[in-house]
Amino acid sequence: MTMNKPLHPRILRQLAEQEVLINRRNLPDYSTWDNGIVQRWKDCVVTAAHVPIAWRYDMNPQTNPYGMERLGINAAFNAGAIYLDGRFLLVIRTEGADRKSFFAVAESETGLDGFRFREEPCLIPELDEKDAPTNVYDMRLTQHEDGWIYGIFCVERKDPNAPEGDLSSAVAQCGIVRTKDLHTWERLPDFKSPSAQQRNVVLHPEFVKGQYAFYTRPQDSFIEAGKGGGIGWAFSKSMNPAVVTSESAFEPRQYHTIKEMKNGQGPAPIKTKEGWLHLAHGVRGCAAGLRYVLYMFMTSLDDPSKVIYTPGGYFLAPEGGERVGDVSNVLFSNGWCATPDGNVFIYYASSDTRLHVATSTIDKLVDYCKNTPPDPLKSHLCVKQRLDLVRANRAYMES
Ligand code: M1P
Repeated sequence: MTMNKPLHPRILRQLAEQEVLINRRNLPDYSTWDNGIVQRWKDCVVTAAHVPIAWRYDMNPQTNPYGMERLGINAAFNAGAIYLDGRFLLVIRTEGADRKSFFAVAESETGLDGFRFREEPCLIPELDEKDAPTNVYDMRLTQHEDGWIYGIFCVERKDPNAPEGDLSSAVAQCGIVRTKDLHTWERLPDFKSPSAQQRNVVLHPEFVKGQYAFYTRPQDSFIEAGKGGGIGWAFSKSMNPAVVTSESAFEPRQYHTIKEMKNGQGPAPIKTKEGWLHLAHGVRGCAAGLRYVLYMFMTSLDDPSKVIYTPGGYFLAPEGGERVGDVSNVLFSNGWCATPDGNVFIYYASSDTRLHVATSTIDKLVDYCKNTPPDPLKSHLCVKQRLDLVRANRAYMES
């Protein structure tokens, strides 16, 4: 954009402040919680303040003499992620002040800072403009072995069966696009499954038994899992259209755990020598509402739906300022990048408001999954588990 036009002082200030924000170098955060599994970083990687000024303000003083924001941005959070040609690309759930989300790509060289939005948001083609969903969000990117990068996202519409006056009930289903460059998007038919509601659908990066394989989240209603829930596994012969006829929950939710109310696959799993590494969110209910935390598990290379390691509990939960936002007490992740040198960048959003990064390595995360004992599901057994640790430490220290 050329910058030699007269601008309102507020817009000039916003442009300058945004450059400072984008050019700020991020630093590891040693000040708070540190479990050695992942490293938190001090600054958010993307916030509403990173969204280009030209997407928010009419910059022409003739038509905007007061320099007012015309199209506000409420939040920038849950992002799909991909490491492409040596750069970190995020497809960010960008939410307007009008509560509608849309997708926008931001890029960085470091993956830790310097994320800059491309010049325009993504205009995802609609299948039928008249039946376009009210809202779209949470894209998962999968670089599939068929050569395409797929974007799988949630499409949400008002529930046509909602009782009169109920303007909250919604139906969530799953939309699909594919691209080679995150510039041009080809829309494919929406995902078809037997489930009344579908969120957190993720495409597995490889063919399984010659078919496309999906992680799903069959659910009875918009918010609650009902009789459904758990992370499901389903196959389709094709992506155009993607049709699954059955889903089997292989990573179920469970009473009195971090995934008691519901859970969902995060991004597509990362292939390691010892199995597929998975990142997911687990949700429990409490007096304050729902609490979303992040957890991991691994599945077999031979069968990506066979769980082989399930470290107990979460590895990342809302901390400090992360706890507060539009939907408080939430960590959610639908994007991570593994770089060729074995580093892992986990992009997680806090409280449906802003996006952070936590870093680790494949080696550390595999060690975490293999050597962290599973949740024994009862207090009595948890004490025994902890006693094993205490006694092993005593034996080590006294040897
Ligand atoms: O508000 C928390 C999250 O709620 C939904 O996730 P889930 O379907 O697992 O409940 C999604 O709307 C997600 O975007 C949001 O962050």
